Amino acid sequence: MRSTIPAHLMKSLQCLALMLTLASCGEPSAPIVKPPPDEPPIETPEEVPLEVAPLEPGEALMGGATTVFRTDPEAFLQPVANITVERKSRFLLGEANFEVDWVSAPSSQRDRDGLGPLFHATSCLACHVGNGRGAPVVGSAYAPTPLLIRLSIPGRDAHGAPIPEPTYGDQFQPRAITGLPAEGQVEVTYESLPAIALTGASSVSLQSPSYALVDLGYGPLAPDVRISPRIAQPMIGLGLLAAIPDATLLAWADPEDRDGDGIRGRPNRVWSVKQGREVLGRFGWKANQPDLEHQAAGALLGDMGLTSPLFSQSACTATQTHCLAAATGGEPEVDATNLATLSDYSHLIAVPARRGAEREDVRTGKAAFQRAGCASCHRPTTVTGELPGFPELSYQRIWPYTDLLLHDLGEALADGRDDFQATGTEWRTPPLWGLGLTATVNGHTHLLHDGRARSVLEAILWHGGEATASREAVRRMSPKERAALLTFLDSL
Ligand code: HEC
Ligand code: HEC
Ligand SMILES: [Ca+2]
Ligand SMILES: [Ca+2]
Ligand SMILES: [Ca+2]
Repeated sequence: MRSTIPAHLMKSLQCLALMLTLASCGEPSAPIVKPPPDEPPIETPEEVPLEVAPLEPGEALMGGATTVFRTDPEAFLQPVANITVERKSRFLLGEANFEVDWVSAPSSQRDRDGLGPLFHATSCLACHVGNGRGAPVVGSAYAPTPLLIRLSIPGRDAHGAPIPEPTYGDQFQPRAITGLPAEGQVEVTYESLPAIALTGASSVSLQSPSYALVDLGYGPLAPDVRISPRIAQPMIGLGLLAAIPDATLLAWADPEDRDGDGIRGRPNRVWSVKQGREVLGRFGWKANQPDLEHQAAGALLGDMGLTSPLFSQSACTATQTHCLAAATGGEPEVDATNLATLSDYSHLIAVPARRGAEREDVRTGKAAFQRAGCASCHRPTTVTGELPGFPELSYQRIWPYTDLLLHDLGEALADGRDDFQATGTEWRTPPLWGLGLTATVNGHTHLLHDGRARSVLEAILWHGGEATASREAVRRMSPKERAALLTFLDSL
């Protein structure tokens, strides 16, 4: 019986994950090893009675008083339940800005023009479909809209930010307005990895993606370019995450692993343009954004080519001269009011309640979640502090299943690209609320930062680094306990 994924298999996982046609795998040249035969199944241990965790007060109301009761495809499109009529009109204004398609300038729609010249999508909703998670590649070599590629070269600027690739900038835009070449396309190919054995004679074969940037419109990329593919994240409960006090995150952090449980966790520290200082990072797959206004302004610029009061310079690089010369839709293209409504909207999207939290099989899975150490990173519950301007979100007991901290999840998941203080192997623990509604809202069950996992079980099996012990615990669970764990996760 083996207790871990063999080292040479991890090595090939790691190379596959990093492999690009632009830059070869950065590891010292690995000896060519014949892939091992699929692992033999692990024998089923004797049945032991499983622990059933008690239901905690408020556990099913994941967003506290903001929680909505929806289980349909529009479950992620609702305003927080405790919103006032007056505030709801702000939510609706923001929703309109989130959903509207922008057009290129000049246009008769003066308040909707300025798209591009280089862009990725024409609306926020195009990527954040149903406010849920982006769909992965299906039956096409080219990446779908919700997958974006961050670019940089090694090093950090004066504010600790990644250094943009000199020609293509910090993001790869696959579309452009008429008359201008796009930056190129993203080709994704998947390779099936040798099966991983689980207790009970079953096994799972993960699919490992490789990314190539092709049809380049502006010449070659820098030879030392780093790329980070990222899929659009769900939009629910973000204001509640914004309302968790910094002090809570700092109390959860354990960068030196002083308590010796193998879990480190540290906050990212990023530059706030608005405040002109370094603050804790919270949003994005690497906690690379300080707050929701920054995230919205960053998306307007990087994803749609729209300037705003926060980012007033176009996203064209110095060498993209036609891009720089193109017409703009105003200075800035999105005014302070519209940016504010987008930020308010992003704060006020509700989290749906859990389904079946009280059921015995779900509570058996809850105990398994705790036993496997998942809760050390996916922290079940906390209380929000005061978030100025958002009385709805302040002082709520919430159940987000995240610590918002960065963790090393191992080489197989690494993008090899630093993002402020996050290293190439670190990712922010994603919240798990709403997980069980992914299929209903988005029609797929793909997970992780680039959507590579096809199911929750695959997502767990990709965990490495600090989460290796958790992954191994799940591999070795009895089929009954593992099924209960998955049932619990589906109830979130
Ligand atoms: C091209 C697809 C795309 C478009 C268009 C887009 N997003 Fe995103 N969004 C993403 C991706 C990918 C991420 C993760 C980014 C990262 O990790 O750096 C993200 C992350 C976010 C987050 C952070 C979520 C979290 O859990 O931390 C928010 C908020 C957000 N987007 C809001 C918006 C808004 C507002 C707009 C429109 C102005 C928008 N997005 C347009 C793809 C998109
Ligand atoms: C060391 C911290 C850590 C531990 C322990 C851990 N996770 Fe995670 N988890 C993460 C991080 C970080 C990611 C994001 C990785 C990525 O996207 O590449 C993640 C991703 C996930 C996802 C996908 C979420 C999404 O939005 O795509 C699921 C599901 C998940 N974890 C469940 C679990 C379960 C179940 C356990 C216990 C068996 C567990 N995790 C243990 C840190 C952890
Ligand atoms: Ca523009
Ligand atoms: Ca670019
Ligand atoms: Ca620790």
